[in-house]
Amino acid sequence: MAAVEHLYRKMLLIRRFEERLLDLFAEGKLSGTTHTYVGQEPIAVAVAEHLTAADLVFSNHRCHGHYLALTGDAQGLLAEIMGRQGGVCGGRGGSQHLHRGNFYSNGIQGGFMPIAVGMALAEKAKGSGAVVVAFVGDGTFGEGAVYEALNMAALWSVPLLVVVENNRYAQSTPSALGVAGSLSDRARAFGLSAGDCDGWDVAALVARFGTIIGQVRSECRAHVEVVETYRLNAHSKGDDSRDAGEVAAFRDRDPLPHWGERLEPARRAALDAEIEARLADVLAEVEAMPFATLPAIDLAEAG
Ligand SMILES: Cc1ncc(C[n+]2csc(CCOP(=O)(O)OP(=O)(O)O)c2C)c(N)n1
Ligand SMILES: [Mg+2]
Repeated sequence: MAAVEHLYRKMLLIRRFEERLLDLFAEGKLSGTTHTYVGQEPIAVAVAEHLTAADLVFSNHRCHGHYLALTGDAQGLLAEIMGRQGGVCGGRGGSQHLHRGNFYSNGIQGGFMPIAVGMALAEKAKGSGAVVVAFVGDGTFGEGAVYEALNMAALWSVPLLVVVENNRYAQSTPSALGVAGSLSDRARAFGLSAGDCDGWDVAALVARFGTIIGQVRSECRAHVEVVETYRLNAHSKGDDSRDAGEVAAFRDRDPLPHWGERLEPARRAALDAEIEARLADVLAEVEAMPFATLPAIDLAEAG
């Protein structure tokens, strides 16, 4: 039961955090954009179960869930997104550009893949035993840098796990219109080990990533795992052109309440209240923080 509760609490924190963000946008308290992780929570949480502080993580535009699963740092993240000095990057990185310890995110699709391979090569050279994890979306397999990176990852046999979150869309483009063949077969074409799995079965995901990350670490080689999933909200704030019936069908499969059914109702209600209260406290603290400032630029020196 402890593991059930632990995983539920982590998924719930991500879910409620993302929902609060959308509320804040609606209230006009946030600017820019944001890509929520609603529906995909089991993936980040399952991977995070098997990582240590020495492991490196590269994340993409849909990074909040990855960050929260790894750090639990809701305050640093919200402050960052709200442009406050107490943000994890001083409020200057915003929603998509986070850095804390060994966690890096970047909004350029696939842009970090060659960097992730290089970092994995560095860990191999150091003999650190650390692994590098790169989270990418299905649509990002349309970027050439991904294939250059997979090629080098295979040739150099580096401890890299690429987690492909196949949520069936790249913004508004269905995968069927943008992806030929199979994503995992593309990885196999480089001689990499690769697999496909279900992103709704939380327990199976935790077990599967335990095996995969153990192999990447002990055998020092790369693996590409394609996880079937579905984002339950719009691509970013409101741009959703998907079929309403399709979205409703996936809402019925929402992994969070299904996992919550494993808990006693009273315990589940207590956890829900705990996370609501925590996020209310976080929001109050963040709203009291000063906004980020830009460093003074000496125009004469800058030319
Ligand atoms: C190089 C580049 N091109 C375009 C964009 C704009 N963009 C942001 S997310 C996105 C779709 C990404 O789809 P996918 O990789 O499947 O990730 P998902 O959003 O589904 O999680 C696009 C086109 C970008 N961020 N970077
Ligand atoms: Mg996608």
